Amino acid sequence: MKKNRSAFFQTPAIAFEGPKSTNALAFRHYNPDEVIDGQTMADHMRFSIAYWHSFRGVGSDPFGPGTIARPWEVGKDPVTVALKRMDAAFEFFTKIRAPFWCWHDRDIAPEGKTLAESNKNLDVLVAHAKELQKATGVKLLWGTANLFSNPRFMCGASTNPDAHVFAYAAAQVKKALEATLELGGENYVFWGGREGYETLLNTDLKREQAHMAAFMRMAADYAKEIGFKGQFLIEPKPKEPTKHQYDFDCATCIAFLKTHGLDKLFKLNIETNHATLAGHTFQHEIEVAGAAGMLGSIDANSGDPLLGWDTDQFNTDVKELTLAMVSILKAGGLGTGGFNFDAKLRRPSVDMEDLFHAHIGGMDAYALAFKTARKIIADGRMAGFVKDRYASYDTGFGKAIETKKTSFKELEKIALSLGEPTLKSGKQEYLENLLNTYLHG
Ligand code: XLS
Ligand code: NI
Ligand code: NI
Repeated sequence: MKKNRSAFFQTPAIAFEGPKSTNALAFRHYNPDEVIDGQTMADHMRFSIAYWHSFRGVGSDPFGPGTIARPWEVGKDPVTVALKRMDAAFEFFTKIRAPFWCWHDRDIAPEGKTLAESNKNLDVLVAHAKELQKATGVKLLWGTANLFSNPRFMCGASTNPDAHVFAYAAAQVKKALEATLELGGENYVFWGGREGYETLLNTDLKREQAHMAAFMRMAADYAKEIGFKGQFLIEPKPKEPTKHQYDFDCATCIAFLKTHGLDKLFKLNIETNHATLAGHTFQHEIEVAGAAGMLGSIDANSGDPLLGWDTDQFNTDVKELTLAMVSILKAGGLGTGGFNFDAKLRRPSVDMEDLFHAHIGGMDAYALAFKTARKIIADGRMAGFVKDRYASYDTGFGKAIETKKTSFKELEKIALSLGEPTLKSGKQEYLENLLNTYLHG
């Protein structure tokens, strides 16, 4: 950071003080410098701050305007304000000890009157971000393009019935890819904001999905052309803003990518709140992606069990996160991905300090979950139970089933000779109790 830059936040840098600390502005479980298995916790967790929520969110909802005012949001020229906002953001990233950040193009730079002007604004802010990244060591986890806020995208971007809008979206992603490359982004995300529909009365579903695939193919081609080597990610979400989103859940995305021959180019960015909106658990989505070798990154947040929309809350549910972590570790980790806090403060959380409490809570919960998951895996009883449950497939005709060396005719003979299978308990209650012993002793 430039010398003598004034600080926007009064809160000092957050330190690790251990589980016994009563300081609400300290980490109790996340010690970024702690080395586990030859890697620091900072490297294990790869926490990232979402620019849109933490630096563009103002607390507005459909019933009222923003409640959150920040001291840097003053001035007439939107680019000057954007530069100041970015200074504040990097101060926060540094103080909260997050090694990464994520953005949409329009979060960091204001949209101009024309596409050319928007591109120019983005250039100014990307140059500033590059300088701030260099000064602080904070890195870009991923970039993305906002293809859903502007009214031009009301009927979708790559799935818009108007090819003119498709072209506009293509130009925007082209530029966002260049910006991501310029900032050394490790991934690039596609979240199909309005890639879906409200009614089939006006929609050609098959054509729209083919257009979406063509768009992704062109994005991958352009990334290759400019030398962007980051991982492409799709972020599934079942609904909101549209009623039917094409990227419903992990299974839908995997099928879409395979159908269009794009599966080798993409992995999945799984968001907790999107998983629950699709009627799944967070862990289920991770397992589905992991099973396909397509687990990419996590948008770390939580929904509210009583609300049916994307509330984007900070997740402090250690049990849910521990189960998720077991599946992430089982899948071999996130690779170039990370845990991005795609989460926002509640509308009445108007203090600057609330931004710290929110992220400390999320980071501590994930760090604790990571450590507990490692204990569960090292202990081996959980995985051992599952392994034993499938032991009949390890030898004999079970193995023949897995290795495709048997047939219905052969299996009929076996079934006739073996008689009725014995009932074997699934032991769910025992396993739930066992899980609690890891969580609470
Ligand atoms: C919205 C999505 C969005 C993506 C990035 O629900 O979570 O924030 O993460 O476009
Ligand atoms: Ni998200
Ligand atoms: Ni979301």
